[in-house]
Amino acid sequence: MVFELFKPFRQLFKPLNKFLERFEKLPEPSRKLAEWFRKLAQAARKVLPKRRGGRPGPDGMVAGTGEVANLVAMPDIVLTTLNAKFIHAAFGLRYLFANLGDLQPRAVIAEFDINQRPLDIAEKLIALNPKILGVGVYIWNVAETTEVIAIIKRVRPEIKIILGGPEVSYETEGQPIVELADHIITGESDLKFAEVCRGLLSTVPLTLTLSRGEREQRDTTPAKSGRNLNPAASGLAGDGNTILPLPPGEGRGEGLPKIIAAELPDFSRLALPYDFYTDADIAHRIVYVEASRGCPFTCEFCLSSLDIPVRQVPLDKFLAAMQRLLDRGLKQFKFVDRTFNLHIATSKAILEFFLGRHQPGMFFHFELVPDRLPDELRAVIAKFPPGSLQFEVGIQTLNPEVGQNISRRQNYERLADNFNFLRNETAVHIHADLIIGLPGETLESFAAGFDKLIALRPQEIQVGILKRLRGTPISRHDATWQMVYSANPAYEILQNKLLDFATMQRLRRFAKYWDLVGNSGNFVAVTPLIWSIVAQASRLCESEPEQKHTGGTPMPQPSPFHSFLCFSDWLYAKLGRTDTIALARLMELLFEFLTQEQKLDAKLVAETFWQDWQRTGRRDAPNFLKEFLPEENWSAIRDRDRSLPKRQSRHQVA
Ligand code: B12
Ligand code: SF4
Repeated sequence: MVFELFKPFRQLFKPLNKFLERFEKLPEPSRKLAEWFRKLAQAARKVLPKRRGGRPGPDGMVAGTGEVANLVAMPDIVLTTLNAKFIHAAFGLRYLFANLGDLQPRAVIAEFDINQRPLDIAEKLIALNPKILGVGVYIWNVAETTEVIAIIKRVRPEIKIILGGPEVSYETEGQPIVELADHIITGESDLKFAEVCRGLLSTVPLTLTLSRGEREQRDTTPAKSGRNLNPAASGLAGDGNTILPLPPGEGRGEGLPKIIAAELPDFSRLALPYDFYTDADIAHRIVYVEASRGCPFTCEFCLSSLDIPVRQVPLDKFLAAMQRLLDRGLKQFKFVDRTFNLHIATSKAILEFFLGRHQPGMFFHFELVPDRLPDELRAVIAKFPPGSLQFEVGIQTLNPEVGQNISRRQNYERLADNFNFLRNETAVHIHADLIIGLPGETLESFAAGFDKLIALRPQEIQVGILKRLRGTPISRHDATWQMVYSANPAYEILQNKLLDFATMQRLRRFAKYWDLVGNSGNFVAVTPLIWSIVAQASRLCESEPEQKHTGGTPMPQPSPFHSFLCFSDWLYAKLGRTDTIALARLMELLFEFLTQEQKLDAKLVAETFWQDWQRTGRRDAPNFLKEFLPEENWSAIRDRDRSLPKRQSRHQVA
């Protein structure tokens, strides 16, 4: 409501900013006036309340929730989830919606995000008055979703709650959200959700396919009504599954077991969900697509390692759907395939398809295994224009023993060769992943892996903290490696045999600060100064006693990991926090560290900061830099490519 009052003012910002940009090209004193206006606008933006979720509200019927895929006055089925942020569209829900068949006109999708209040979300869902509420549950939303479901079950206990998603597909026993729900469909529910809804809504007898385990569970569990269903009434299908006749009775679902396992759907039977991305999704949100499901690898920390075969979406059908998205103006495609470079011919065909239709501002994200990039794939990758391809490359560890512990195979020579190719012969943006806390990884072996990876020059290194995801086999190491995880989502590791709690906390901060400095693209030229030889010689840092300058003996090669850890400890001692640090403050502190702690030449450091500042397309030099720069440079500007995602464009070397 408050947001609505200020809406007209907020809407003024865009044209005002555009006007100011033009105004700035005028000579003094008009520029001064423009600057004054800009400051006023900035201050106002801070004071005015923001809409939760941070984006324009939808025109659909569920205010403030993202889009509703289908306008139905009183839907029988509402599909919902809480996304990690507004910008992430719920892809899984769209698959379920696309495959509802004759039930589709009776259903809507209502999306929220975890920054919204559970009470408000519950209110909006209850107002839709559904008979069935299907809820996608993931690690990032399980806590908030539990609150939402608890409220709904108290206010409207007759609404049937069906849960699904990775967080409730494994280790369901004892989960509070599972206790609250009526049914849980585990696994890929693209078809099963419709089947279950049909059973719940039908007024005539229907059947439901049950696996042997589910049949046994059902036959030994008395139904809520107090009567046992007659097992003899079930017919056995050829594959050992049971075809279960469901009693009619709209909304009762008496014949259904609580936990229902979805059979792996056959892609040739699935309707693709891409037409259910709305125009608003295409304009404002991350649109996910997938050309395959499943992963053949067995990394024990990862849910995708479970025994799920890889299946491809029929290529022609997939490309036709991509063409429709292109025609509707989509420019950024985020592939969620676990291993995009598995079937080389398919990967190549998809890349060629997009290359042939490339327009400025297009951006494609793929997840790859690092040691598999044959020549035919290399050739097409090399043709993509700068900034248009991003590869997320899981490395996780460069310690072969740790790799073995977690059943992850990796060929380091091929990996290094592929990185060299990507950095030297293509314009691909590489986002590489490492994990802290794996069984067998010491501080030193992680440091060595980090340093090796720095030498391979990916633009970003995501330093992740190990999580114990429900259903993953990493738990087999709990006793041997004394793995202690948080009991709350995201179940991050707190300590293990080799890294105590205090060290893990230091590393957690390292990861956060590294993201702000090393990955952000704001300090591409400055970051390596942190581990420059000169800095090593002039600094005593507790985190790297073995690297202290020892007079006559030659200096060891600086370690990027240890140097950054030193900065991280110093920064935390200054700030006492790892979040909500304004960029200007971070810059000043980094400058202080490099010049006062590391004793680097202030003019050299200032010039390096200035390079980064300009490359990221920013205007007037920050005050603390001005005394080291010639005055004519103070407001020079090189523009960055604003059609690409911000972070990636900042990494582009001008
Ligand atoms: C996109 C994505 C994200 C997005 C968020 C998306 C969003 N909507 O908000 C971002 C990038 C933010 C993200 C972050 C993380 N993610 Co993530 N992410 C994914 C990813 C790549 C794609 C999800 C997807 O669309 N899949 C395709 C669809 C078709 O599958 P699906 O979503 O699983 O849906 C199917 C079933 O689950 C089920 N289903 C889904 N909803 C419903 C609803 C009902 C009613 C029913 C019956 C069934 C059902 O049926 C669907 C169709 O088959 C998956 C990996 C993957 N490829 O799936 C990981 C994945 C979901 N993420 C995972 C993890 C661990 C994380 C992180 C913790 C990783 C980290 N950085 O440390 C963070 C957490 C963020 C946080 N804030 O805490 C795990 C899930 C663990 C869990 N138990 O939920 C996955 C599976 C990766 C993995 N292999 O381990 N992630
Ligand atoms: S980490 Fe990557 S390669 Fe390993 S199982 Fe998961 S998706 Fe597959």
